[in-house]
Amino acid sequence: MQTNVANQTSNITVEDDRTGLSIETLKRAFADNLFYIQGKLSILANFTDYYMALSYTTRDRLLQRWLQTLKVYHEQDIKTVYYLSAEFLMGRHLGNSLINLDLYESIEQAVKESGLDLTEVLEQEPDPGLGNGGLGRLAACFLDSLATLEIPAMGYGIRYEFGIFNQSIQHGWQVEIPDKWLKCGNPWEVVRYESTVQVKFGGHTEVYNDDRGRPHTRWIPSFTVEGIPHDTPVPGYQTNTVNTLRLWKAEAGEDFNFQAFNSGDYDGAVATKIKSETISKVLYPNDNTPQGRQLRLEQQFFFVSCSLQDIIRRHLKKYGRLDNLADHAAVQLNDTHPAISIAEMMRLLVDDHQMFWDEAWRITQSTFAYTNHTLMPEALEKWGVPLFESLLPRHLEIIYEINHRFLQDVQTWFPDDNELLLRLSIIEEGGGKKVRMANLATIGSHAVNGVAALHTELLKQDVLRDFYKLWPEKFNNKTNGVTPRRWVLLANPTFSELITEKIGGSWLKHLDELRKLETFIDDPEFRDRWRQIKQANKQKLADYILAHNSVEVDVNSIFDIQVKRIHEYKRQHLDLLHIIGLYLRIKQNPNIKMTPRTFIFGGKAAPGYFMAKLIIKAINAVADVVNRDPDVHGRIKVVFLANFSASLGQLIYPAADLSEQISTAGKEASGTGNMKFTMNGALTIGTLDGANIEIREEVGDDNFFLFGLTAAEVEKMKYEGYNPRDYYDSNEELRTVLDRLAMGYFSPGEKDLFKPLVDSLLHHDDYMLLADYQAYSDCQAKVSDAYQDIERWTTMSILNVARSGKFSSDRTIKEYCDDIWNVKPVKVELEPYDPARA
Ligand code: OAK
Repeated sequence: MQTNVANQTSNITVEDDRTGLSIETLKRAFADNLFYIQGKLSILANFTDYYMALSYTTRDRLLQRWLQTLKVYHEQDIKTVYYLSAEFLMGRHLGNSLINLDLYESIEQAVKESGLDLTEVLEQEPDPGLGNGGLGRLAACFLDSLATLEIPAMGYGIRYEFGIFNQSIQHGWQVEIPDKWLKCGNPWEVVRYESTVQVKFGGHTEVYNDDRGRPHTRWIPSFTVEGIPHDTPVPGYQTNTVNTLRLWKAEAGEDFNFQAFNSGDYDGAVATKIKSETISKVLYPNDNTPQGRQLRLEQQFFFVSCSLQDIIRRHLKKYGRLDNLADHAAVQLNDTHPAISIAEMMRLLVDDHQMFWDEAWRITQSTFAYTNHTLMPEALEKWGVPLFESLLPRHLEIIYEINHRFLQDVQTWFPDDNELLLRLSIIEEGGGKKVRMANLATIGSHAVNGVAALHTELLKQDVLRDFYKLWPEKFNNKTNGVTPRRWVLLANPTFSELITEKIGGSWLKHLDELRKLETFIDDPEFRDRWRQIKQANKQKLADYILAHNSVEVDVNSIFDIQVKRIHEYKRQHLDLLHIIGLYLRIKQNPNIKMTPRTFIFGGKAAPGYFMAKLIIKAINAVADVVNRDPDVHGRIKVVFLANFSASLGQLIYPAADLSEQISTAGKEASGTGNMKFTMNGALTIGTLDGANIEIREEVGDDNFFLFGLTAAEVEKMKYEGYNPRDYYDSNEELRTVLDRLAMGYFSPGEKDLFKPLVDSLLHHDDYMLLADYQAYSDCQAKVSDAYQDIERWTTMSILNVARSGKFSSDRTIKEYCDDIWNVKPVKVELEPYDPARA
């Protein structure tokens, strides 16, 4: 940006080093930041220094837009979306900021002229892993879309000091290593000490009379923690809007330190400090399974209380009243992790702001909406009443009051149905009372949604069916999406270039425009380039595999990939049974013809999830045998990539030929990896589960490899008595595969290592692998045939991409805006930056 420095006499126009976009200015700013921010001479600088200097150079260019966005939001009468999530898996910031600011090429050039390679600098950034998987990454895609669509929005969460653990593989087993992502500092955050809030815990409640003799309740806590906001800018793609992700860090309350220090109790002061800071110390590494630990509830309440106080404070400052809160704030609960919000909002309104219950309840219900992200019954969060009572005594009272009023209503609507009351109650009776967070979230929200069509249907018919009967109008579907900016443009630049060359660049904001690619489907030059790009992406991944796993893979083989959290319902072990089946076929008939395949896995297991860890070990054990066996002649290779993350995903999705989406039907709420693969030209082998169903609907039955039981069939079989043993007895290949695994064929010296896995399949098989094995294996044979016909495969790949427009998170966010939040875009116009005036 050109700035006219107000120098009347000389009239010199200079470009500001913090805003200028010319190559020369960027180079100067980079060098300047290296010297003044990193404190390094360029001859002594390392790659971390370069990364830091470049990040500050980029952040400077974000700040003008960010502050202008805040100004516009402050001045105008707007409604804001608040996305409350215990997880935000943002992925690396630098590359994404460059893309969204349209700065990528200039910076690449500036860095090159400074003697460096941009991709190498980008690789220095620690991947901020403040999430486990799908739910956390969805939150990040949503923030990108909200900013791109110019919606006033703010993400609220926890600034974990340690994110998701780093996974290393040792002797085939997962080993967890702490993720010290803040070790070298974080150039993307701005600490806002002035907006610190106090969060209470424990203690008791008491009733008192106000000046006019009216009774109120107050909460006398046993300790208080401070929440310090750490703000990260979230730029939209090619807009001036830069929204904020506000993450809370827990610190000891001032007066605790003060009191303890004053009385000479240094140990006590330190203990308090440690206890407080523990709250935001580490992300719980569980995906789709809750951990009923006190610290987890403390984390949830901590970030919820900080965020709601922050929202109310800002609202009061602007409007001076709270009765219109729901006109200006829409708060989305990302699963039940922030569901304590319902009680905290009631407490803030009724106790702290002395509002009448009924009005507070109206405001709460119209402000909140709840998204459910899992159907797994064991994943529904419940907290023991005694824990609740000791940590949040006032909230328990409020929950009892909400429940009492709600159940009274139910009784008038459905008299004498005691069973119904028991099912709807927020409190689960028997075997130790528990607070059901999904019931609290559903009752306290005006909208409840699932994340794919099937998932929403199953919520209505199953998990939340009684609530659906009460309030059918509350329920709606919002099929997930992913941002094409990170998952196509940033991850797959050459592919994006080809698309833009053919159909122009507006597909990145209007993903439906990818349909236009269908007009080039018969163009041989286009098809050739399509294949060449895939091949080059496969080569990049092959290089990575060689460097990290010391395995050489054939880039002409099918890259058959399953990357996601390791979970029995996702059935990585079904993939593995098929691989063992192929291997045994080779052993039995060494000359057998087979389309060469490279099976690639990646994903973390929850540290306490024994079976998931055993699956990782089994994949690596099979890899060891298969990859070393000369009889295989490179027809199949198996690779487990350690430490799957957003940034590794950016390397993997563009290199895939085949995307494995093979969960038991009815178990995967949506899936979002399936969408990333599709957009990058992979074909899917999948079940009728989650968003797979909608992907197949979009791309066409002929362009999707479908297999397996439907959700209804799964339920029916279970109801009628499923016996996995029948499949073992009647299917020779399957029997041999399981026997080999159970007998120690892949675990020499540890004969029984995989027995628990096989036993679980033979005796329970909760996820119906054996029932689906043959269908899966047959479908894989069709995949192999299809890949032989390279022209057919290319056509299918092009059609998958061309028809993937629905799965942009922009589409999802527009639906949330229209159907749930009732919010409108707000344009941010840039004012010329004038340092003299700022
Ligand atoms: C994590 C913790 C508790 C409950 C759900 C999750 C979770 O990650 N669920 C996943 O959410 C994704 C985003 O909606 C979906 O795509 C996945 O299917 C679902 O497993």
